[in-house]
Amino acid sequence: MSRLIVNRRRFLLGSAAVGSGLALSGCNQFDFLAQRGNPVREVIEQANVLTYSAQRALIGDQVLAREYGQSEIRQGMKPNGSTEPTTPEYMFLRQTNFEPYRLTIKGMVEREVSFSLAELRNMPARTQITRHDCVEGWSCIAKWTGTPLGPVLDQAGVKPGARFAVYHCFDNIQRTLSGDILYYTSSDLVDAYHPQSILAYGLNDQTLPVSNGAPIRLRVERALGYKQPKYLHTIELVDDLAAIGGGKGGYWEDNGYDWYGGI
Ligand SMILES: Nc1nc2c(c(=O)[nH]1)N[C@H]1C(S)=C(S)[C@@H](COP(=O)(O)O)O[C@H]1N2
Ligand SMILES: [Mo]
Repeated sequence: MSRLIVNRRRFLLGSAAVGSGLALSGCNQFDFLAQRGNPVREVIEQANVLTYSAQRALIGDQVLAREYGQSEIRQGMKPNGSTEPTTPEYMFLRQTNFEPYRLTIKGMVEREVSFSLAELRNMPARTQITRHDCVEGWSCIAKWTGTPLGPVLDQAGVKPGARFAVYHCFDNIQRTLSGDILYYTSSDLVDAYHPQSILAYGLNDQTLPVSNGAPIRLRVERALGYKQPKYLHTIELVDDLAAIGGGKGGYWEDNGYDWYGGI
């Protein structure tokens, strides 16, 4: 998040300076531009209303995570966190071989859409061998197959003000006196549209097993393990994370883990 804002600020300040014929160098030379009443400050304040595609053009931060060779696949994929969700919705889907499953895209979109597994499998596929790092101190290298998330979001039409994608999962990660807490996490739109962010349904050339998130789990390759939601059922586009769950953008984030969770 802060990374996104800083980059956008730099770009806007830079282009404003060029446009007005200024020839200053060094960041602090621009401080006056950020003072109240200065038109540049207004441009900066309006940065939040930039369309999503404008944001991406500004950032250009699409560096790929390292991909490995087939012989480097290690240890299969150690299942961690929830490995066998017991919510009635999930148990029903599991018993019916995930036939009735749908992935829903909702929130700040032009149209709410949902896709069956067959539809997702028929979309363009990407396979990548990547390393998964868990904060607990272990990592695996595994081969993931799925469809890139960006074009799926485009089918819903992400509204200009949307800033985050929230990933809602089927599993009850924690039971409390006031009910089950369902796993969720979130990313910014840069990570959602990153070319290696895929809705994965295959692991090491097999159908994704239940223990690793069947039928669909997202891979966000530049982020830590807890940012890779398993048992995904809904992606919600929002402009603010405060109203969701504990307000910090994810189950582990609500429990003190860093929101960005980058590697
Ligand atoms: N829905 C859901 N997603 C989740 C978790 C979880 O408990 N529930 N655990 C996270 C953590 S901490 C890790 S390390 C990885 C583990 O993925 P794996 O089981 O495929 O190894 O999933 C992440 N995604
Ligand atoms: Mo993890």
